[in-house]
Amino acid sequence: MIVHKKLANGFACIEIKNSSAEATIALQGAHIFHYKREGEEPILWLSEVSDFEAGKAIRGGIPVCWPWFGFNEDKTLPQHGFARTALWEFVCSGEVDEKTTSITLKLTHSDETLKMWCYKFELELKITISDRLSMELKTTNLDRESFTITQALHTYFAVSHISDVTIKGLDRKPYLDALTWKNEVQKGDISFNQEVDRVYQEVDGEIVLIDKNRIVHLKNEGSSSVVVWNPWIEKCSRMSAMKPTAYESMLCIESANAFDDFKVIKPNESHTLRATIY
Ligand code: TA6
Repeated sequence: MIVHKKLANGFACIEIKNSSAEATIALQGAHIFHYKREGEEPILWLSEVSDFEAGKAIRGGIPVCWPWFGFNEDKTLPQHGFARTALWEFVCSGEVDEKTTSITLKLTHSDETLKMWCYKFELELKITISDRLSMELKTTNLDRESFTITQALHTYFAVSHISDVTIKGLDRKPYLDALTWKNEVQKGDISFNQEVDRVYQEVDGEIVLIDKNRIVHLKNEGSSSVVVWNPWIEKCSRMSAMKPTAYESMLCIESANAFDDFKVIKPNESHTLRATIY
């Protein structure tokens, strides 16, 4: 089942349901903000106080950070790029079989994007919903010049309690600590008792999120950086569209091309970032 819907304020969403899972995607940002396997609790976290409004990023789900991750040198430009607040175009959807549905959305350059980033592009997100959630974010350079991107599928995972989770798969990986801007090396698995904002590098294997009652896997391709973020108490109370206690029930593990893992894309060439959650 694929249903195109509009909220009372005109905010457009697509609801998908098949025999293995369900998902909801906003046309703004190609933003998946709900994904749940049949008979299980939602895998994605969504803020109870998120905006669903033109021009404001949804807090939770999977924001698409593109064509830059984090701050731009030009501080008048939005953090994490403009793709997450731009209105994407529906391209196609299909029921592959009773357990699998796919949908493709795209964003192309416009007068508005060219003012913020002076390149012509096509950005396509193909989402496949089954007992796995797969995303393929393909950037194509339609310009006459090469361009450089950084990006992330900034996934917010729902967790039982932040103190009860462990992340495996990043032991001995170098990381940039975005709180101190120091380069460090991970020792052992990751657990949380303070604010964490790190860009792990040289990541090639599977990442495993171990929670009290479930284990979630994440595998990326076309990417060697992974961002791990939890705002903890103080920052959470200052974050927009988050309740002060929200940090307890969420955790971001982001499939990225960030910092040194930037991608240079030549005219008529493409780069695809793939992420699968299972
Ligand atoms: O990916 C981590 C991060 O860059 C953090 O520094 C944090 O502030 C977060 O993303 C959320 O950013 P946002 O622009 O959505 O408020």
